[in-house]
Amino acid sequence: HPEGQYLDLMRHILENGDERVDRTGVGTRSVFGATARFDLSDGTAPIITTKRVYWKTSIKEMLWFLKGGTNIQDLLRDNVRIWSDWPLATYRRETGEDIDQDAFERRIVEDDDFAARWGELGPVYGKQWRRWAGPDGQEHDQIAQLVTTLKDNPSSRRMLFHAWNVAELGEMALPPCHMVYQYHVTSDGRLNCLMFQRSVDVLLGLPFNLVGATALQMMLAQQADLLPGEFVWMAGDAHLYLNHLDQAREQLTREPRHFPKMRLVRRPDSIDGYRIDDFEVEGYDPHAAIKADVAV
Ligand code: UFP
Repeated sequence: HPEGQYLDLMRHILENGDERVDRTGVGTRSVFGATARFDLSDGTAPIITTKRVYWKTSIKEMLWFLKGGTNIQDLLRDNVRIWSDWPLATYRRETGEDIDQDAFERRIVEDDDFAARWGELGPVYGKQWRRWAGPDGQEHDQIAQLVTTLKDNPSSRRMLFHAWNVAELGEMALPPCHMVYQYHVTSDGRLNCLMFQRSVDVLLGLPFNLVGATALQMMLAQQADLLPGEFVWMAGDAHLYLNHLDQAREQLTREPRHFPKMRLVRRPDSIDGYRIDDFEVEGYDPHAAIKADVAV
């Protein structure tokens, strides 16, 4: 079962990971260099089944990146709360106010000035993907360029986009994790993707990252009149936080089930036209959700 790759990585980290202190202070077990391959050609999507994955949240986040979004207000209006921890921590630190997450999020949604001041994540993914600023001030839309090349020059070896904009790292709430995506078109019209992630929280982050990258690959394939091929995932520092070890052990007791199918029910005119309702997942029958805290 292809999910075995995920479970094997988890087991390998549990058993052999280097235990160390990390940026968050929580501590991790970590291995360096990991890879997995998923065949999407029959419509199968790598949505982990050994716990419930909230795949719509992940696709909503991907659509937000694609729109060029960098403020959590758009996400919160879409009921996505996964980026709130970082601005919330900044707000608490800078104001000394012990506001709870619900109240903070409500203010972001209701108050545009407050959102502009406290909801902005800096030049994260969306900015770099759609509006990478060159030294002359000109903005580069890496996604639009990629779609053009996929259509016009599919044998190119230069079909990639990158979020690791060195000059702007210091202004980002979190430097990019899934930082480069490269594409490859086979002679029979299949779109392959290789995504490199410098750092991955294997319990909480990875299931999400797999869904996001898969959704993007499906959208790009559709726009370029290709079929999805293989998704190759690679990571640098692959880790389990020390407060996730019990959850990982629990997950490893579970038998993976069939991966579901994911398909697009509509073909928008451009890569900018997708909505969450365009994605349909069929046959997803996961084990129960597993609760864990995200390290900020
Ligand atoms: N992380 C992920 N996937 C993501 C994302 C973050 O796993 O898409 F944005 C995790 C990896 C790491 C932390 O545990 O968030 C980022 O911390 P650092 O920048 O120190 O690597």
